[in-house]
Amino acid sequence: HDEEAAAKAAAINADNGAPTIFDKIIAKEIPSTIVYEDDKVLAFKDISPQAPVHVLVIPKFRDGLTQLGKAEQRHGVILGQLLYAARIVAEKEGILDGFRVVINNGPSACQSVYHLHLHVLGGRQMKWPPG
Ligand code: D5M
Repeated sequence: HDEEAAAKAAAINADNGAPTIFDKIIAKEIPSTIVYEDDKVLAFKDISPQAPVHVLVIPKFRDGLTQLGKAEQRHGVILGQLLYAARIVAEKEGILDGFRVVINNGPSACQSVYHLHLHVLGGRQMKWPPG
């Protein structure tokens, strides 16, 4: 249950509103392979890819969105922008005909970074149900 313990520890960290590694990626203090960027959204390759294409799409300003479960009505615009950016990423990566968008919310979904992010996955046959 190491994975579960780590996920729960990360969740406690999130409740403190602590910065995450994604702040450093946004600030370009640590390197990432950027796939798409605009003034509101950043998309970059996942460091631990689970498919030939695995890109994370994040808001540049977390604004309380540590996880989808914390979303409020005022977040509607950025949530839409993130989903549309996922589509742009899929097109750029050549997987528009078949891709998956995933949001892990909370410890039981194995969320590990408490800055909202969409996973865009593709480039192989995806299975259902996911693990
Ligand atoms: O997904 C968090 C994801 O964040 C996980 O797939 C690894 C990825 N990650 C963590 N650190 C980095 C860096 N530095 N670059 C790129 N990707 C990273 P979750 O849904 O929270 O489990």
